[in-house]
Amino acid sequence: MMMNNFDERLAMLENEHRALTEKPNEPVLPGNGIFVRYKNPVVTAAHTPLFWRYDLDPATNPYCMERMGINAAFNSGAILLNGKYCLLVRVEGSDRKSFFALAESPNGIDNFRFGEYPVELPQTDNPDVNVYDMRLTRHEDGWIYGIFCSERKDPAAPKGDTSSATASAGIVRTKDLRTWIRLPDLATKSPQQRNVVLHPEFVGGKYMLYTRPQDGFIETGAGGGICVGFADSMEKAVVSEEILLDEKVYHTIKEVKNGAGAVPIKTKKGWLHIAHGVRNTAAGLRYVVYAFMTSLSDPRKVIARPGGYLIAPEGEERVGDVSNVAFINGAIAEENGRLLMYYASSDTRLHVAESTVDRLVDYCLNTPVDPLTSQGSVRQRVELIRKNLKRS
Ligand code: M1P
Repeated sequence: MMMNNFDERLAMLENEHRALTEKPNEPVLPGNGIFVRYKNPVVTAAHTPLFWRYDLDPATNPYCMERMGINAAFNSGAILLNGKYCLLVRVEGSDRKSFFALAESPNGIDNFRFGEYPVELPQTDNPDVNVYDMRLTRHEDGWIYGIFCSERKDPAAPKGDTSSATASAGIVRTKDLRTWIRLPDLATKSPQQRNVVLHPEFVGGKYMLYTRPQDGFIETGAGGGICVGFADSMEKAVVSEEILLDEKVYHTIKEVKNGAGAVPIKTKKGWLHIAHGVRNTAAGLRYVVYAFMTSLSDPRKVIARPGGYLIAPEGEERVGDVSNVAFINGAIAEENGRLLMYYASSDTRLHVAESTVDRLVDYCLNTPVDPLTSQGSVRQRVELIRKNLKRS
């Protein structure tokens, strides 16, 4: 039976919302020694404020009906600012439009609250149709940059084609995550770009960007993988050459494509990258999170490539709007070494996995590289088994 009393219905909705946003989170132990998952997603569509979704005036909404639904809250940029764990969440309305909204928590694992309003993103003179997946880089130039996918309808699409789109890297900057200045989109020679990330330090006096050239909106084609490029300025960012850094490879977790994820983390032993890799299956694309490291003295060189994935979708994470997806575009490394990886599952909700920077470095440096064949893989495992059995 539907409830008709406006006040009673609203009170019930408010209680549920409060219980959800205040619910303490707990680690799922023992984990795999590399990281621990937390039991509850940190942000979901249901975490968004009721006043974003309901008209709260009984005169205009007598049924206390949801007027503007939220479909999902997922791929989020992350940064620690003024002691708060801040997520720039990709929120998707029931009309399929994504937008950005800031959610803050006092501890990084629960109690994430959205601000009163979503971000009203300034536009360039070629307005976006859809925006998503912002990476937040605190750059040594003093600004916090947000780089995101700016999607537009493909102007070259034949008449009747209402699906073809183009992706480019939109750029904003801010000091406080509240006031955003829009800069021109990144210019590269590649026809399209997604998953672009700004490196936090100057390299050779230039801004260094991780790009992911792609021939089409979905297909990366000849692009090859994650690249690096250099720009003289972010106010009119132009990357004229994209140098391959981490390529996609046959019969690996990144056979079809890959993309930079969280902003690289500086460690004593190199830059730690947490990215995503994609392979095809009979059930469609499978997205997983993987890690690698680059050199401190030359961040264009990969120094560690642990084989396989770091995080794959598990349990309820496997199901959602785009099932079988684990995706990351934000992590927070604290000064004490604690590392929080905000990964989203199946384009639907956001989770946190906790580790330490030292553990992830150990993982990168000591996990065998992908041997690229079954025979090589068995050899690696036999070596491990022999070592262990010798001990008994
Ligand atoms: O649907 C899975 C992911 O697909 C895209 O990633 P990629 O560009 O590597 O294919 C992104 O649109 C991402 O938002 C999404 O989670």
